[in-house]
Amino acid sequence: MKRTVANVTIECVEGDITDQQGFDAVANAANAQLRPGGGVAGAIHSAAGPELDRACRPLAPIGPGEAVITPAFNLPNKHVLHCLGPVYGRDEPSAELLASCYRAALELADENELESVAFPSISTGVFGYPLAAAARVALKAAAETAPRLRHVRLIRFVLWGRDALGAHERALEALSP
Ligand code: AR6
Repeated sequence: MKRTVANVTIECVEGDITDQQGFDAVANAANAQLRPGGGVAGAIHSAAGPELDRACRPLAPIGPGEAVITPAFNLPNKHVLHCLGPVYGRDEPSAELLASCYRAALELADENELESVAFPSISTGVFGYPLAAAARVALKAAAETAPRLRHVRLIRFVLWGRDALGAHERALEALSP
């Protein structure tokens, strides 16, 4: 499912964030220390190889709502945008911090003249953010940032499983026209 907002296509697909052929960048649901960890971060680091961990070290730590960029090494992309989402119930205000991750990552991609960015559903795994609420924040942040982007023309949300896909499709549909 896709929609176009200010010349930027926003789409939702079910899939694996480490398998986004042709995308200039993929986002990582990182930890503050930018170490491999589990979930998306574990999958991204194991697919990218140990050079990614070495590239991350001088950039850590980052705070909730922040994003940093590295090369993508063995992933089929040029860059990784490492985003630290809020831990639900601890990092407040959670919705603003979550929106800030997406905005910061998209702005970084744009500054680097990237055209396409794929995101996982940040904070909805280990960090415990409820899926439907996180999906609304994510899609709204993407749509609100879109008019300011000069290079990014495709934003893809890559969802792990039917429930995550459904929540994001409903949030995409609910965006005002
Ligand atoms: N592709 C796309 N989505 C995935 C994949 C994948 N390969 N694997 C899991 N998901 P999480 P967080 C979904 O826990 O909540 C790590 O240990 C998953 O179902 O990766 O931001 C880090 O080191 C969920 O919906 O990220 C941090 O410490 C979503 O991606 C911490 O977890 C995010 O799950 C970050 O927690």
